[in-house]
Amino acid sequence: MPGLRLEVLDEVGSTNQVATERASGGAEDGLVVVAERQTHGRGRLDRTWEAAEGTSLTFSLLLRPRAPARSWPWLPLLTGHAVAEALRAAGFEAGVKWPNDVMVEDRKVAGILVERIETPDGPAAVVGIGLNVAHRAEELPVPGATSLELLSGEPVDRTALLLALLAAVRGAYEAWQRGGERGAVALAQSYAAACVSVGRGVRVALPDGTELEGRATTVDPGGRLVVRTDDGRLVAVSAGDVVHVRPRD
Ligand code: BT5
Repeated sequence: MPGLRLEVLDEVGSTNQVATERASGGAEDGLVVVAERQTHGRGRLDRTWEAAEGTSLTFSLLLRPRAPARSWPWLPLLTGHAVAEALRAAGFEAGVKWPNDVMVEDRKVAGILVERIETPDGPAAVVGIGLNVAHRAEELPVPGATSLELLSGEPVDRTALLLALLAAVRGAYEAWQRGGERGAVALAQSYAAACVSVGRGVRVALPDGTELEGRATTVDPGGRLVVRTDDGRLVAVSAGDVVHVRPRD
């Protein structure tokens, strides 16, 4: 695939960790680290990502965006949006739960961890994606999860899927890089239309232990979720500032 180079490994701690090491050693934009097994798969905020051997796609894409740092918060959102789109093209009714959980039938099928890192060649982003492909029901790590094969009842070709996901994410990334401020508005509209959180009652947990309750109304051009709280305020929350968002209805 143009602009991408794949490094396929058997076992790693975390593909995000390996991609970070490669980036520190000078690896270029477009490196993809794929692993069959992760011993320390990472989620956001020190949570973990579990993927039993042979069940999943776990990989990380190294990006060196030219876009200004203020628009980088779009990276996790556009990745989730692109993954959901690729899954829809493969026949699954996928959507994104803000900011970037990929859901089918209200269950999480993929998670995304984007980390901004400093390297000798400047700041970079490591985009980690974990997708549940072949789990049987008893192999699911948490109750709210699902896998593509559980949904479809048919075997899924992981290699073809990996390439489809990479093409979708790469395409969305390049469109975002080219798009500038106007592109951000178009992306926000497209994202909001595909986001399963918009229009729903939500409970947003904040790091200080408090919660916001209300209805998610849209996603603004900064990628923030806009919530009309039950007491009538409009509050925009950034992905980096929330612990989690749970549906209320
Ligand atoms: C995420 O975090 O969803 C980001 C997951 C990113 C994983 C990829 S795999 C390749 C790359 N290398 C890494 O080390 N990481 C990335 P978060 O939103 O914090 O969700 C984590 C939570 O999801 C956990 O606390 C569990 O509740 C749940 N969870 C863990 N494993 C899961 C799975 N396989 N399917 C669905 N939910 C899972």
